[in-house]
Amino acid sequence: MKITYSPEHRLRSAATELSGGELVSPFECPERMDQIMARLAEVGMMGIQPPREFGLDPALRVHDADYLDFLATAWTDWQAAGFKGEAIASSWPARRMQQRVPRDIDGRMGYYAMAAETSISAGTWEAAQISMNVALTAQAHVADGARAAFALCRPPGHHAARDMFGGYCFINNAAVTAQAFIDQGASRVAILDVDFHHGNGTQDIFYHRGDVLFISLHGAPEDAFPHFLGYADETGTGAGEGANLNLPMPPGTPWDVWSGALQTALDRIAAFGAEALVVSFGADTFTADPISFFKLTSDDFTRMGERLATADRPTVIVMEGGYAVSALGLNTVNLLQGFDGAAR
Ligand code: 7XA
Ligand code: ZN
Repeated sequence: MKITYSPEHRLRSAATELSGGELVSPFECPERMDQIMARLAEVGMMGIQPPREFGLDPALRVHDADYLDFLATAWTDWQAAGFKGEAIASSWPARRMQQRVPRDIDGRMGYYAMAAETSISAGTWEAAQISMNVALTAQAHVADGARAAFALCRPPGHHAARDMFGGYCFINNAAVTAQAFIDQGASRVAILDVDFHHGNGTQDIFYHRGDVLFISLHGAPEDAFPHFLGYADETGTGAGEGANLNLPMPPGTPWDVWSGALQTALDRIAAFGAEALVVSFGADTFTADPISFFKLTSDDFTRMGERLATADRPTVIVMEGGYAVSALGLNTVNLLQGFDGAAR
């Protein structure tokens, strides 16, 4: 397993997250990466590669230019407006309102945000670009013939839509990775999202396309963030009809049930004939995750890795969520070791 990582994820160091009506220290914190790196060292999975620089073109393949321009200047514009705290959205183009981009930064925050928990602060944009480069470097390893690569991305990406940030995500690393395979000549790529949360951003980006199959296993939207997408009847549109599969599950879901959904996903990927597989991996399906409600154990992550390897496709695993920080290294590396042990 090739592994790519940059310590510059620390540029993403927001102090605040809006949670339960309070400004709390963000769940998505730099210590998450420290735990994973420590566990990788403990088990001797070294030879970690730094990211190469890819510029902004890969991001422009899946995001709107005006959205990326907004991300690039949001923090300086927020400061220039005289606001004292970190940049947080507080008003939205809600039902029956105009969908026009305001001039005012407070308005633009709402226009481009899908939710309010995620603040933008100094270094956010830089870290998001580096995180994308980490994913693209892993993709390049696989494109060059590696069986699999793990992109230890931070900030995560799967909630970032064509023109929206939120859920701790800014650039959609998994979408950029899948698009890179397509741009290099693949005609069919699958994205399998096994993070606890529905990958609404990835779904949004590929919903109308038949060349990228998107499958998500997640907490049911009636009960879990992002609440407004992720239902089973969202199957794709136009050329994308049938290329979107949502497998929502209720609170308390254990491995026995979850792994049945995983098998449904793997069967669909095989039937689709994907030439490459991108896995959006979050360890927030863990039973002790503080913001999620599935019941997977640390050993289940080993099983998950073994099962993902049975897809038998060139695979890029992209890091998404997981907030039980003290167990995050064990759970993530269990997945990688499970995959490596079963990969052909
Ligand atoms: O995969 N996505 C995450 O892990 C982020 C979820 C953010 C939830 C915020 C709920 N207030
Ligand atoms: Zn998540």
